[in-house]
Amino acid sequence: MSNYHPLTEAEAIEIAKTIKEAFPTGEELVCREIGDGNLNLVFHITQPATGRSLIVKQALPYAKVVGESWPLSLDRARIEGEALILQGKLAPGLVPKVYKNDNELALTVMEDLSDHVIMRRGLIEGGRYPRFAEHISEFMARTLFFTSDLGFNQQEKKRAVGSFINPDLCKITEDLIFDDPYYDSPNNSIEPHLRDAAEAIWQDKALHLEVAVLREKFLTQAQALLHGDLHTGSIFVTPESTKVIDPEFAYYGPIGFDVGAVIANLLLNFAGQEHWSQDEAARKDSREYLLGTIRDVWTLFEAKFRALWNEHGIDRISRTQGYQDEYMLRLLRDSIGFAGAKAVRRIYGLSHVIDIDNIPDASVRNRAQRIALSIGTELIKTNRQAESIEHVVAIARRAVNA
Ligand code: SR1
Ligand code: MG
Repeated sequence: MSNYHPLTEAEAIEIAKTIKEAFPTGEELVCREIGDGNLNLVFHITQPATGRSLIVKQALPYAKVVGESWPLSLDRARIEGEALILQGKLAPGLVPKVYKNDNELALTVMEDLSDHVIMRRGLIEGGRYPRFAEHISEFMARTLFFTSDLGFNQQEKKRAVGSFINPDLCKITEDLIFDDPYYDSPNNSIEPHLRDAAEAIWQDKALHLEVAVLREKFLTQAQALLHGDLHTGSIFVTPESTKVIDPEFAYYGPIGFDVGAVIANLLLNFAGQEHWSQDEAARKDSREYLLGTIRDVWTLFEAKFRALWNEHGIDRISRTQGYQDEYMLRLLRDSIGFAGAKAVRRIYGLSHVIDIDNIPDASVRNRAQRIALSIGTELIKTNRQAESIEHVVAIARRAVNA
């Protein structure tokens, strides 16, 4: 019989005591449950006498954000733990250190990153992260290339696809990103002032066609092992350091879904600058910083992915003249389309973002929401015509100048 049960703080301390690497001495430990995400318990455990600390993250058998009526498999904790360990090997220094996984209790014990800030919060507070593009492009290029058929033994990859099958978490994405925003779903959470914009999207058949194409890619294209939820709430930063957390949505899917998540969340903050910047000059400056970061993320990702391919590509036929260019253009277009879908869902779907929702003045919030929707829908509709990352920059600029 399974020993699974949600931990008490006292039980989390008992588990933490066994991690001698983190707590080599026996002084008292203190625990606080700090989980504010949608799905899990997160215990922050500290040793006041030494200043040492760690995190125990435990999956709940349901989606915390909705309640017990939405059951979720605990296997996602195994997937998260295995993905973190693999990402740590492929992209050293860019994920937290894992001390222990316990699949039965559905938990991972890992490094505490309290000296970093969650990037979404940092951006809202006006933070600048000059090394972020370099780090996140490195993380994505290495984790995605070395788990794809370009850089990983193709028979072993098929076995890996099997062990990262993640149906419950994929279903959340399939519904919340690729379905609910496009009809009057009970899952949506629509502010009254935004109803007309949502209704226009429900009528837009050209948009739905592109969403259907993106959804098909998400459902069927096992290109590489994705992080699967790579928004700015899954990234800890300081000006010098970047750490990617929370890969519980990991599965083999289309590479552009991860790249698009990063782009989308920078764009959501771009829209939120309606409020977060104090005046026009500061707003322009913040927005240029965000657009420059988007440009750098894509440009560095592309250069690194191509370099890995040229150096480590495992098969002969993938070196065929022109194939790499064709593949990278598809990746760019997918990233743009997925970025659009990820922006739209955060405005009136089930789960929003504080870059927008924490704007106190309803009319300013309304403006920011409409900017995000305009950028998102335009990215979705035009992704298959994009030729460079400047496509995104131009759409974002147009949305704020309209
Ligand atoms: C029910 S979970 C809602 C959202 O939170 C996660 O971070 C994913 O983005 C998911 O779609
Ligand atoms: Mg998460």
